[in-house]
Amino acid sequence: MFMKKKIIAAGLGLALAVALTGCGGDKGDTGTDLIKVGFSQLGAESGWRTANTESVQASLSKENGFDLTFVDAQQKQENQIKALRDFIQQDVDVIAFSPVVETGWDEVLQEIKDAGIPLVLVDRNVNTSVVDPYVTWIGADFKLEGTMAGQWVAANYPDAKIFELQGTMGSAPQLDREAGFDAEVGVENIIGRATGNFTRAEGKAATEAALQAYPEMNLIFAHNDDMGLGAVEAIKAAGKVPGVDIIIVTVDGVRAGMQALVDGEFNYIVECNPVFGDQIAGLIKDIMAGKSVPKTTIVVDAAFDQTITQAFVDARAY
Ligand code: GYE
Repeated sequence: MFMKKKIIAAGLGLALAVALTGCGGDKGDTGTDLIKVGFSQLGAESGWRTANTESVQASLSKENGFDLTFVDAQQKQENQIKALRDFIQQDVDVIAFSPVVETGWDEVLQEIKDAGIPLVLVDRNVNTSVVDPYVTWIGADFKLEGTMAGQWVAANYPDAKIFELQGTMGSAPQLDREAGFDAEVGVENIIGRATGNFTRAEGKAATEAALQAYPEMNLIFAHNDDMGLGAVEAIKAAGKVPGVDIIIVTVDGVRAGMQALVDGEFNYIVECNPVFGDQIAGLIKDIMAGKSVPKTTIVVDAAFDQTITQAFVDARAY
């Protein structure tokens, strides 16, 4: 159970302020106090991120009892650290954030802890020396996603010459997907790697360079759909056929990626479901109600090959 030190310390002043204004804070439709949440999203780099942002904003709505301050960090850690410090200043009830990379958070995590504000980690995890820095973390098992992708490659293309298109270096999904995948296919089968920072444009540029550097490459494992779609553009521009001359395996399963799979340009996708705003809302309500919450909630993923149908893709939510 979290106690907000400042509120205890300022108890008398707060009571007075409430008496004077006749109001204990912003009220929702039901007349109850809204839960003030500061959410630091890491960016808008991918289809996954857009779907995740939409889900968070829909679930942490006023109608659902939340007063949400949502800040996009544009993939810059310093922007996230600033947003987190602003949330402490604003004395929000709960802070939630998706850390762009795993390390470099020690100071600000300690500040959040010292302020007594419960922290919900969303999507990506941190690597920190701060003891017990967050109340709960919700996200996918990135290592398992890499393992699933690697198992499919090992079973179907055991001799592939693999180029690995990495996500943002030092981010949890880059580190864990790579570790899971590499263990299955064997590092000796990976002929090159480069980061595409989880974006289509950088995925395209990295693939253009790889086509020059590794003419023998015949399989790309992209850590997300967007980079895989950038690879498709680069491969076509080089006069090769994506999905045939170069097999493409990705992670996420957003609409554009699934369409590429139906169209035969992608060969396999391990899903990473971004729609878990309702679960975040539930966790925050439980924390505010003083209930115990699980330390970890894993969002379950599936995997798809080219046997999926257009109707299946069209019926998906994102
Ligand atoms: O796979 C990628 C996004 O952290 C799971 O970030 C997320 C990853 C997702 O940019 O598309």
